[in-house]
Amino acid sequence: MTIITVPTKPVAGQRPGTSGLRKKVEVFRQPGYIENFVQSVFDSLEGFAGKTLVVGGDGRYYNAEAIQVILRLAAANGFGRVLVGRDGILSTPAMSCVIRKQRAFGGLILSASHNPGGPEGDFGIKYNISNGGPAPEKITEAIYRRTQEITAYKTVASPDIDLSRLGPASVAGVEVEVIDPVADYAELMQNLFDFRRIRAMFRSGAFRMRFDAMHAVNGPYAKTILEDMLEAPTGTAMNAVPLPDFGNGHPDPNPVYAKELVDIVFGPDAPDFGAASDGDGDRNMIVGRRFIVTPSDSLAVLAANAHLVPGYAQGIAGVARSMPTSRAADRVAEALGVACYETPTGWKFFGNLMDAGKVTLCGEESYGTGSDHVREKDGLWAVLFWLNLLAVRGESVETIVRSHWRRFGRNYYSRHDYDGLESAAADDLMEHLRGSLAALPGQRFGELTVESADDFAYTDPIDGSVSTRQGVRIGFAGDSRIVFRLSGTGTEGATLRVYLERFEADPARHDIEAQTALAGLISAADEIAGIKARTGREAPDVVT
Ligand code: VG1
Ligand code: CO
Repeated sequence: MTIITVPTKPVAGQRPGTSGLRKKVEVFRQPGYIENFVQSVFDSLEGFAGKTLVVGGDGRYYNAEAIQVILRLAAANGFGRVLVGRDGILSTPAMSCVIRKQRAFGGLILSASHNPGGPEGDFGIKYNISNGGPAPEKITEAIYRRTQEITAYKTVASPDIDLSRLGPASVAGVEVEVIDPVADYAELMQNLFDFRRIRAMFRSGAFRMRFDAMHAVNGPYAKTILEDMLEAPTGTAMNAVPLPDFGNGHPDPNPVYAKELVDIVFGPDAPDFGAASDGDGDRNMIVGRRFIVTPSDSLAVLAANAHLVPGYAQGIAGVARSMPTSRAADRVAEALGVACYETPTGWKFFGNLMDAGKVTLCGEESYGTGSDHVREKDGLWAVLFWLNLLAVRGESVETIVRSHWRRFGRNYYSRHDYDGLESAAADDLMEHLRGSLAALPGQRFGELTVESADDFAYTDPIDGSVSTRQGVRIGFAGDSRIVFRLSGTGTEGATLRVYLERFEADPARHDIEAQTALAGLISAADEIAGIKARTGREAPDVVT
């Protein structure tokens, strides 16, 4: 093999955020941009000579081109074998599954996840380590440092391979295998859930569901698993062909962007169950007939019912949730007598806890749920978990959630996003908040009295690494809370996220519309942070 060493210069701004490096497609298309970043990833790793790398993405615009570039870099840098999903497709959870099952050294995921795609949209790259999970901060920071000092990248002169043909291929003599992106993942799902029982539920004809793949990566997974293996009627999976621009949609499964599905479950002749997943298939939204389940509640319900599902029948070791996620799961963990961990936002913080056997289930308020079956959040897994529960309990989604609230109380919850803010204004707002923390305890805002105020810092209980400035949290008497943080996945200006949570024990008060139940917190958030004054915005752009 003739390795070509191409001189290059550092490109500014290649710092991975909450989940990988995300930029506009036009940024990624600059000559050498991908090469610089991927070479920096390889330069930050050790001991991969002759080992296996997995490559795949969510099928968005530029996916295939990026993969061909990466295959040449992987060959030149000494990987022994590369597995790549057919047509360049691998969902994020399937990537995690394949890395683990095939004992690969690591993987590169081409995705900007829930961000829009297409020539004017976003692109992204994320590196996953050998446990199948996202690289921890220690590695992502090393990659970033490397991008600032890189002088050359290594590649080979070798033609593009045919990504549509399953089986062996070669890049400059290095073995490349085009794999079925669904097979390993589907087998894992079959081992966790009671497929016979779910199949019987579909066969009965008395249960109907719709799964919205949002024209993103989970389409083929849903078709195979729901329609072929579980015999749900054809058409159960909608928008099931991955498109480079996600059909011009925003592949973020929440009631705002998955409106098509929400309209179906609130419409005439609504199915019993609905679900959607995001660009790269790791997020999930769960809805019942005329009933929306918040992701925080979903995590709590899964934890409380895990013993009903074969893969978790032995019980769960513990639960972890990201800091802004509601504390509904904490109450379940307490009842089960297992630990509940609070981590910074981003799935990379769950990996150590799962590897150490401390937690089985993890979740985030941002429509992410998963378990130690892989090291990523997993959209279709959550859907199958719910299907398994519905089949065992024979009750509606609404009945299951309402009885959960009666037993554990209800954590009213909402997230308000202010998108595309001027970065300086958003930074000012956060700095001002941080500066006011010491004076907040004891202050009253309407009916609410501040009990605690801090900037969340996390010490990983396994490796002792410390992550600071992970979000401002303000606790109020009576178990209410507001969290403020800036997004680390956006590509335009800054996004302010305001997370609102209020606990209500009394079942007689479990029927209030969420924004009404949270009204006191919503105005307190504005008073404390000066959102309107500092951003010039009258209202959030997205309320979930
Ligand atoms: C958001 C969510 C976070 C999630 C991350 C990646 O990050 O809040 O919970 O882990 O997206 O999800 P941020 O920094 O924008 O708040 V995915 O499905 O886009 O990889
Ligand atoms: Co995602």
